[in-house]
Amino acid sequence: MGEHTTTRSEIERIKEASRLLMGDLETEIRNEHPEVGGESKQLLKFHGVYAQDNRDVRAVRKRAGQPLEHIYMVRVAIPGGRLSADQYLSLDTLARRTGSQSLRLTTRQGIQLHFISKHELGVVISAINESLLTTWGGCGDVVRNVVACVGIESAVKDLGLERLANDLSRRYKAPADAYLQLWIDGTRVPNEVLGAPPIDSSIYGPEMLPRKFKIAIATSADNCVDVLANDLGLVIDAQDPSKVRVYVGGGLGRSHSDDTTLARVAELLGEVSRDDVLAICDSVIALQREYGDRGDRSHARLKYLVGEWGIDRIRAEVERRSGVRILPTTPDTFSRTRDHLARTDQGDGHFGLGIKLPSGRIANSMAGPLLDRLRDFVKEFKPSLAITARGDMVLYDLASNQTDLIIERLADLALPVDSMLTPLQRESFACVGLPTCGLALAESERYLPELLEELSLCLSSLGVPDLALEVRITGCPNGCARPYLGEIGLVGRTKRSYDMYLGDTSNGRRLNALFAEDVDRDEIIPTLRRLLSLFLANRDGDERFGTFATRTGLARRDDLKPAPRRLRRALEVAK
Ligand code: SRM
Ligand code: SF4
Repeated sequence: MGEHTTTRSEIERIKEASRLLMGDLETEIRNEHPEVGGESKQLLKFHGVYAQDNRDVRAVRKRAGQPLEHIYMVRVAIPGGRLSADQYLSLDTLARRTGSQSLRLTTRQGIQLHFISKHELGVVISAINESLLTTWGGCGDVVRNVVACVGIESAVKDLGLERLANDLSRRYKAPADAYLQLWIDGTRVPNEVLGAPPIDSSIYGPEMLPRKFKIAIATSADNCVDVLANDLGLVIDAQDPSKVRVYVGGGLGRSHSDDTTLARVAELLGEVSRDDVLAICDSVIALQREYGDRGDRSHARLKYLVGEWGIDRIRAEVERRSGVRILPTTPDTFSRTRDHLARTDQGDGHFGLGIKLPSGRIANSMAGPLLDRLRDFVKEFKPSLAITARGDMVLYDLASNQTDLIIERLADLALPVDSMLTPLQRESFACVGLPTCGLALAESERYLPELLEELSLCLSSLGVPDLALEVRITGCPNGCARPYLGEIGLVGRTKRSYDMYLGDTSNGRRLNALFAEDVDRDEIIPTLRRLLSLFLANRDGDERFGTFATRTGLARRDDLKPAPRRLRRALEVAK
């Protein structure tokens, strides 16, 4: 337990008493009630399930004296975001039969199904496991889905990111007895599929970790995964893959009401040889298990321990535990952060193509039959699939003419591919937010299309329709779409307002800066228009807006800020 901890949080007690994450789930998931109790809600997370309610009808139902509409979100953890055509098709089938009839690719390369009812959970989870995917460890105080760059070129594949992601993922699965007992017919899906070790050889004790723990793998040439937003970041040297740089203590979650919570990029621990990576990861996780704060969950991530101890003490402790000497080195500069949407020659006779999805959502909607179309491609061409850390989908191992056919067949959907995308469409994304996320303060995924349309019009009217620009929106400060690492970050504050962040994050190496708090939704475009006009008049060569914002200190320019929403409302009332 952390040396600074006095009392353990209630969730620690629940985990400890749960008999390795079983608790009362056996009875709770089988009874006739649509909801589960508070303790089961916490335990379900480890099984990859969030108990939620439909927030679109919450207030109306409350007013009418009706119970909440209880729904569940099921999260599939997919190491490195790679899945086969057959696995995708089985998720597609589930999406059609249950819940919201959509799939949602996540910003950590996972896939979520929303609006699942309690009685559907068993069918959904066992079907996912039968397709040799799993929800185990999708959520909860364990190592979460291990993310990795989705480069599909032979040269990137040879760096072995996918294999490392799989190794780490299996190594850090929690003992799965409860999971297997609750959801899986062991004769059809053996334990080896999960690869979860028994408790006596597991890195976790009965209380698991103090908090979620995130690992990402990038290469020195491409930081598409925002590796420094993770508790543990591994960067494989693209020139010499036997070298791995290790970073610790990244994390973005913060709270509007608690200034002691903060977003932080991971710090460089040093360089180790590839052979020593597992020993280093074990030691960092063990350190967090023992010293992470089990009293206060808002300060329980590794980033707070790194802040408190300092990187030198962390390094000394990791070296002592692992017996590995960590070599000093210089931080990566990352030459780029690719979106992986371009048509790509894999160099092995095959080709890949990225499909930009609206914040990772795959549904048949007013915008077009995207769910159907993707299913048809996957059925016909049997590609391999990779999910990017922006929630887009890369289809690969295709023949050259197949990428052309896909481009052709997507043309009628409001879903441009590759060169037809504007940079703004290409780069922007939002977190899930309303109506499912219980923590959302403002709209995010549902607001992004409208915002992008308005911003595109604004860019056209300024004479720069193809300006490279990135917007990341979240419905609250937890940062699920990593808004503090975007060129423009909008972070939900109230139903109608967002905090606005700006800056050059240097390929994910540093955070952007807070420009204005509590900006009314109606003020976002006029404010951006002012900023962009100034930028276009004073831009240095072809520099990006974010670079200009950082270079000229835009975040400090009070004259460019809109009045905070609360002040505007007070002035309106006073009129
Ligand atoms: Fe997240 C909580 C969705 C990536 C930081 N996140 C949530 C929950 C589960 C809300 C809840 O606790 O009740 C959201 C469910 C919404 C829904 O209805 O689906 C949620 N997070 C997501 C996803 C689906 C966003 C998306 O649009 O894709 C991402 C799922 C990833 C996955 O497959 O595992 C997702 N979340 C992230 C990221 C980005 C990343 O990891 O690269 C972050 C910022 C990095 C970090 O962890 O610091 C992130 N989510 C959080 C936090 C803040 C954690 C903290 O340390 O303070 C919370 C709240 C919490 O844990 O208490 C949270
Ligand atoms: Fe929910 Fe906030 Fe995460 Fe968005 S950033 S999904 S609103 S927790």
